[in-house]
Amino acid sequence: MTVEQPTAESTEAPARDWFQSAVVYQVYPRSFADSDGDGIGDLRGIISKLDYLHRLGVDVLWLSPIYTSPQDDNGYDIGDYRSVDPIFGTLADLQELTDGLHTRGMKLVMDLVVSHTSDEHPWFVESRSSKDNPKRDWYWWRKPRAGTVPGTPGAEPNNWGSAFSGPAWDYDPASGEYYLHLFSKKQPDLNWENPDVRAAVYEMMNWWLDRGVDGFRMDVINFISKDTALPDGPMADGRLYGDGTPYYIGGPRIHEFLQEMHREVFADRTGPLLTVGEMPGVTVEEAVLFTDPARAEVDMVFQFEHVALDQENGNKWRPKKLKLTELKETLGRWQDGLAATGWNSLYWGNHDQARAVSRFGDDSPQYRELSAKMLAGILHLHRGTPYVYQGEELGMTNMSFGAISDYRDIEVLNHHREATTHLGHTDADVLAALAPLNRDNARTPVQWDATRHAGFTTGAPWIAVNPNANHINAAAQIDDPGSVYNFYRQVIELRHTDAAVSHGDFTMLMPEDEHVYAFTRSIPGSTLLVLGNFSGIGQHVTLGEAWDTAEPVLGNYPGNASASDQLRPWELKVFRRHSDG
Ligand code: TEU
Repeated sequence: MTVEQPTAESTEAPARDWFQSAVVYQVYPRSFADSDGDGIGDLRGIISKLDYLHRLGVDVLWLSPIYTSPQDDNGYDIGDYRSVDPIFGTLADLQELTDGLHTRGMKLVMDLVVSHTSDEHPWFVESRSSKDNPKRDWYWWRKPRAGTVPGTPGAEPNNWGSAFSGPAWDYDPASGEYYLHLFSKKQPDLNWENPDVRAAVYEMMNWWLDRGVDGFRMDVINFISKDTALPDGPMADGRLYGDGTPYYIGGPRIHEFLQEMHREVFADRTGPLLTVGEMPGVTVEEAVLFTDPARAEVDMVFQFEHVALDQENGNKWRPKKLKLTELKETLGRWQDGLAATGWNSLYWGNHDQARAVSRFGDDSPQYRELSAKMLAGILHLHRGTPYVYQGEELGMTNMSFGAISDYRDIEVLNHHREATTHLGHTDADVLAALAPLNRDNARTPVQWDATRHAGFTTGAPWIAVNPNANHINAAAQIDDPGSVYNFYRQVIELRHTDAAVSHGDFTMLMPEDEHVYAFTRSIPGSTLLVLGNFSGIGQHVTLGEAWDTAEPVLGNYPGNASASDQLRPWELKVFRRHSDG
């Protein structure tokens, strides 16, 4: 295949906000590092690894929830927003972590979960206490469907299903009404139509910013505006409940709410802040509106199109083979869509997604390291802010869980129960369907060394450590210049030093090729060519004479990337060409 030559009309690298040459590292605290031997990661464990993160070169730490919580959804069910749960430590520990990051020139972004609270949050306890409680309207309470017997199947106010199986409504016999929960029944949805709810959230956000945090990752923030009629959603095959997403994703007031949040929380702040909105179902057209700086909503969004390509109809329990051409079409469309206005976030994984090297690469002994590095180069050299999920920099893989008792995730456990009791599936069938994309794949403890429990804890880990920690671990990689860890250091350094990476124009090449991912990044005078082989088969690529004198910049095979027209299995090659404009 021939690599088309990019046109030369690149624009001046525009002055952009600080986060456009930054890299974010996500810590899922429960699985990162345990300092007190209770088998659960904690803040002091993170503090002990700050030099590891600083050496990696990341600029921002996104910290998944550490607030007081019943831990029904591992902290995404918050019982007190202005607190640290004792399993993770204290507010003083969090301040020490914040200060430790700042003294290293790094920043802290907190996870903001305000589309719902825990059912044990005082707000909900009050709201639930009686129909005339002043906080009753802080949540979504509705009467049973007319003509039904309250508390029986079908009596829910509408047919929406929960993301964690079952209906999205739970019956409260004391009041004879139902409350809405798009996730677990211990995660009641806040009613953002109520201005008192919004004011309380903004006050809490300001409290955190006043303590020195540098921004927020906003959990399902495009769910906060809903169609207040709460109509039934369409039924889909194999589903027991209706799909409510058309009525709760990106509702009519979403931009109003985010602009109000910006005015009340961020507008008068001077320090460099970062806001990223997690937005399941968001389109690139909507993302232009959400991330247009002139609209003052959020800096960037997490979109989900590329992590739905390996599922039948977006059903993660019906996995299918990913097509590279579809991945390139999706990511290329997002690059083009946000080229002029707004900004992309870039990620392969997080605490909700399977491990990148197992999902998008090849985690076999022969190709795990090569494909992990290739994936890093491809992602980090796109235009946008890259996110590294804990352990991704080590090439950590999915976990092989045995029985359902090995799992911890509520999403998995609820699905297994529903599928085996209501859908007639066998235990073995459900376990097979769960394996590739379950969230616990990414939640096994970070593998620090080859000692017991991978150096994660001196106690009994809350979830099993991956046995491959005996050879996949930080201790084995830190000082190995050829390790995945040190390859991540190189690509992160490129973003810090090469304006073509942080600001250059993106041009997809070879869009129809089923094995090679190829693109250029250009600024006046300099163009990078990035080539990645997403297969275990050698590929032929004709670079064209314009690249004959190009300088090799990066490669994942020993020795520099050759200028040959071959891409070896899972090979990444990056070249730089200096042009006069
Ligand atoms: O996840 C929201 C989200 O992306 C879900 O649609 C996702 O698909 C979910 O994990 C089911 O697969 C956020 C958090 O990242 C996730 O950990 C929480 O469980 C969820 O919101 C509720 O707070």
